[in-house]
Parts: sequence; C-alpha cells; structure tokens
Amino acid sequence: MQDTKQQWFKEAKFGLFIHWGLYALLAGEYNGKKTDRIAEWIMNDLDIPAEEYEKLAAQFNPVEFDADGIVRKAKEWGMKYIVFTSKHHEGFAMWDSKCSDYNVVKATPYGRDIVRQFREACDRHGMKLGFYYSQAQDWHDPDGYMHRKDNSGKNYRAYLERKCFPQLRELLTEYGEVALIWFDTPMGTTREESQEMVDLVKRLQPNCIVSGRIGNGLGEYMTTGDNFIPRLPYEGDWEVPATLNDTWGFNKDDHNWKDAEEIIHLLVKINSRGGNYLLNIGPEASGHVPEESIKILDEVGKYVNENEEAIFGTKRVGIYAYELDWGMLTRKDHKLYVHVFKPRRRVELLNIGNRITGAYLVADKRPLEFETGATCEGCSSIEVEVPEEYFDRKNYSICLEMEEEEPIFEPIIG
Ligand code: FHN
Repeated sequence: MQDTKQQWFKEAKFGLFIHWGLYALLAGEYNGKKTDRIAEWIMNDLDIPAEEYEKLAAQFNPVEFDADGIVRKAKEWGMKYIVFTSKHHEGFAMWDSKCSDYNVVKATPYGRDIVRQFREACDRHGMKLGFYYSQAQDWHDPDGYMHRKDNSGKNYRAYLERKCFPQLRELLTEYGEVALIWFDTPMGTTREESQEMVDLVKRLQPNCIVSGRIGNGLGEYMTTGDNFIPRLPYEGDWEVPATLNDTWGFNKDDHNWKDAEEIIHLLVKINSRGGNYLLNIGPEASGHVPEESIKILDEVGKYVNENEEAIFGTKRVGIYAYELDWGMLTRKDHKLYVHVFKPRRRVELLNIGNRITGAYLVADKRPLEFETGATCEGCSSIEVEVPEEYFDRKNYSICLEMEEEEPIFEPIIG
C-alpha cells in the first residue's frame, strides 16, 4: 500500500494539472499535417527533427499568460494543488535552467520564468505546487529516450548527469517548497536510476512527494493510467491524471469536451474509491486558457464548493452492496455522504447497519427529517426526506451522521 505520509495529499482530492510547452504553438498541426494523437506528442509522432522543433522557441511569447489568474481560478474551482509541466518530453524547460539554454528565459522572446511565476502566484494564494518532470523521455537531448524509436547507441547515463539530475536539483533548490515531483514515463530507467532520483528529491526536500511514474515500484503513491479509474475502492494514496477533452497540451481541433456533470461524477467516483483527481488544462501558446475548460470547471467548482465537506478530507468507502444509479457515497469518520445526482423526493438506502443520529443537507447544513427501520421485505432501511425545493434538483449531497465511525454495509439477504 503506497503512503505519501503527507496529510495534505490524502485530503486534497482535487488538483489541477497544467500541460504547457512549445507544443502549444503547433496546437496539433505541423506543416499542414495534423496529429491524431495527444498534442504534446506532436514532435515524436510526426517525426519533427529536434533542429526544426527547437525553432519554435523563437516564437514563444505568451503575452496573455497570467499565473495569478490561473491559480486564483484553481482555488475558485476548489482544487488543492497544482502540477505544472516544468519540462515535458519535448525537453524544453519552462524555467531559467542553468544547465540547458533550451529554456523559456534564454531561448524565447518572452524571456520570463514561467515556473517562478507559478511559484509566486501559488505562494500568494496558499496553493500547493508540484512539478511534472519528464525524467527519461527527452526528445531534444540526443541521449534522452524517445518512444517507439531506436534508442540504441544512446548514453542515457550521460543525459541523466548532464540534464536530468541538475535540472531536478534546480527545481528543488530554487523554487521554494515543492509539493511533489510528477515523474512520468520511466521507459528504460533502471531501478538504481529511479532510486537515485528518489534519493535526490528526498535529500533536497524530504516532504516532496514522488509520483508513481518514477517507475520500478518506487513511487510514493499509485498513479493510474491516464483517465483510468480503478473499478474498486483502492487502499493507500493514489491519483487519476485526467483530461477534459482528449489531449493534454492544447489542440485547436479537439472539441471533445466532457461536460461539467460528467466531471463532477468522475470526481466523486474517484474520491469515493479513495483517490485524488488531477484534472488538466492545456493553455494556448498565448497563455490564454481555452474558454471551454474554464466554463466546465466554473460549473464543477460550484458543486465542489457547495459540497466541499463531502469531498475534501473524505476517505475511501468500502463496497456497498448496491449499485446506485442516482448517486454515490463518500465518507468521513461518523459521517456518510450521499451525493444525489438525479432528482428524487426521498433518499433511500438499504442494508446499512449503522445507528443514524442525524441527517442534513451539506450545502446549508439544514437538518433533514429521516426514518430508519426495516422494509417489508426485511432489510434495514434509511429514508431521508428531501426538502421540497430540492425535488427537481440534482447534484447536491446529504450527510448521514452515524454513531459508528465507519459505515456498516450489510450483505443482501433474501
Ligand atoms: O506521455 C505523457 C502525456 O503526454 C501526459 O503528460 C500524460 C499525463 O499523465 N502522461 C504521459 C502518458 O501517460
């Protein structure tokens, strides 16, 4: 069971992933050819030579970038941490790296340190900040890994020493308290090499969490596959990295947005199974965040804020005997939260063996009438009356207060 030993991570439940790099300039298209895969992979997938791709840096001038605005939005959406792509597989550093001039300060007309701007904005708003760092894939460095390409003859060790280790050191010594390093795609990294990375992180910042994708089983929490949710409640610390459409980096042609309701259900589902939801935005090259993502997240944020008690700090719920097609459960000690996603006049749960001492609407804490007993078929039942003005509403939550610390889910008998 993976344990970050960081209470903030266990309680966070909802975070913002930001994928932003030179690939945003291409927005899914290079020399008239469109990629049909995730936009930040365009260099690898369309075989753009490094000497060509690096020319993009000269065009990178994100005058609309507003770190403070993004962090304020993340706060408004109820998110508790931000993970920013300091260096993605393309190899371009979004900070003033001393060991590679292929970075936002030295190689672009913009000339400002993006990582630092996020750092300062997060400090101003009390937001945790972690850095995504592609440790193995580096398509710019001749010795970094590429995917589905011939990596033989490369000197990975040389790349690690020349770029990866020194850059990690920079991020961990020059940018304040780093909440986590989001390693990704370990490729051929050996166990010893992964261990070296973990040791480096922990030596410089003992509380900095190492993501599951460090590889070789050395991560401090489990990172699921992208957009994949464990079917069952899962013990320990874990996180689902996820997209709002079908790409991480900005793709001008990807309009396949999930709607807010779907995102709310995914968030609660992940939380009820014990995980955190790390949800992505991919800013445009100008720094502007696509309107569609703002619109979706503004709506999600309303649910999250109104029901924050039923989301943050909740714990994994065990396996309840019934599939609820109208809602989901989360819990804290002595509290069972029922998230109601479809309109109804009363909320009924069967086969819960707890002594219920109270019920209230989470949004405004108003007490609700409830009755416990047994159905005529003989199973235990809890019925909570929904207030009249909520009869036609969906997406709200109810708290059941229990004498016992944890819910007692009875088996179905009969
Ligand atoms: O290759 C990356 C991808 O571009 C993106 O960063 C995701 C986020 O989880 N991680 C890798 C694929 O799993």
